[in-house]
Amino acid sequence: MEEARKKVILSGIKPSGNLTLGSYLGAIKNWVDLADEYECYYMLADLHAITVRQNPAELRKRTLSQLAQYIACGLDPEKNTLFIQSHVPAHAQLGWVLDCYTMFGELSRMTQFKDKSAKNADNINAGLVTYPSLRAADILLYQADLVPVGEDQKQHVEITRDIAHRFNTLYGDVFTMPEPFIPKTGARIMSLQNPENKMSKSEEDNGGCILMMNKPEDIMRYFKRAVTDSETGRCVYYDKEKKPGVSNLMQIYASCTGKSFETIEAEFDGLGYGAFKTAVGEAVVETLRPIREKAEELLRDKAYLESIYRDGAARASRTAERTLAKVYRKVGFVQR
Ligand code: ATP
Ligand code: LTN
Repeated sequence: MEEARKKVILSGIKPSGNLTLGSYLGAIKNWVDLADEYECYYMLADLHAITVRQNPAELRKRTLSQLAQYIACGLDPEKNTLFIQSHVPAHAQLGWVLDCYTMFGELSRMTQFKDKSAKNADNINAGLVTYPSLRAADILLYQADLVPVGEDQKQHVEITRDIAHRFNTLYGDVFTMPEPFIPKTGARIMSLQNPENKMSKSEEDNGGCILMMNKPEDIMRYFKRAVTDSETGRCVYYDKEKKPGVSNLMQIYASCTGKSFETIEAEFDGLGYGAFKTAVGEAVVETLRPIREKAEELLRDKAYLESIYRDGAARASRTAERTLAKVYRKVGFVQR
């Protein structure tokens, strides 16, 4: 009997900066458990990274380091297809076709375009505008059912659905309609220095952001300096509005240890913020230590990493090319 088709998942992260504790707890950690139930594709979105100018040597190094970190986080390359986006030309090829089925008006309304063009006023290139069609191509090439993304990226899946719907209406059922997949434990990790803002790689220098590859002494230093509040009694309890700093630290501690907020409140009852911050720092150190050590070991074995991304690209291409061929046929290109 033929096995039922497993649902397909696709996601990715741009190698435009170093992976952070936020990208781990908010994204990658949740991906690890999906491998048995779903057919999973995770890419290193290097085509997307160059919408913002990159140093070529660093981009190359970070892409390999990110691959090593994906594996070190527990993404088994046997069970997941891990690949570098630029190794599968079908992304750029379908991206162009979908550009022609995406309206300028819908692109100009994307919040990420508005944010990024405000931050890069000297380089508002066409890629920054059209990248939602490339993102749609990323997803639609694999006929993905689910796209794990943070709350902030739901708009991208919506525009993908609009593009897919437009295409399917013209040509029949070519693309599977993807849904955003926001994990139940989809913790949004905030900056340690500005807990109103998301922890992001742009805050690498001020101690607001923990990188996956940070050394334990740096992690401890950043946590000891983390912003809390000046409430008398210095109580550890969860209240996102009134106590954003403490609540964020509780969220991080909960994600790293699996403890509930009630257990954490009881554990630190009567103890000051100092003891709490040290405990959170230690929990993060112990969560990241094996990942960093494993990633460092993998990075010393370039031949192994090469075998993984080559195999990943071959597997991803097989699926992607099937979809691309169908699209080319539907729009009326002559078969080669
Ligand atoms: P972009 O910069 O265009 O948002 P990216 O690929 O660089 O794209 P990141 O911001 O690095 O994306 O995020 C990668 C993934 O990790 C996304 O799914 C995002 O929702 C999640 N993520 C990143 N930072 C955090 C955070 N602080 N808390 C929770 N999830 C996060
Ligand atoms: N989050 C990133 C990476 C990305 C992505 C995707 C995520 C590129 N294509 C498709 C999920 C699905 C971004 O927005 N550039």
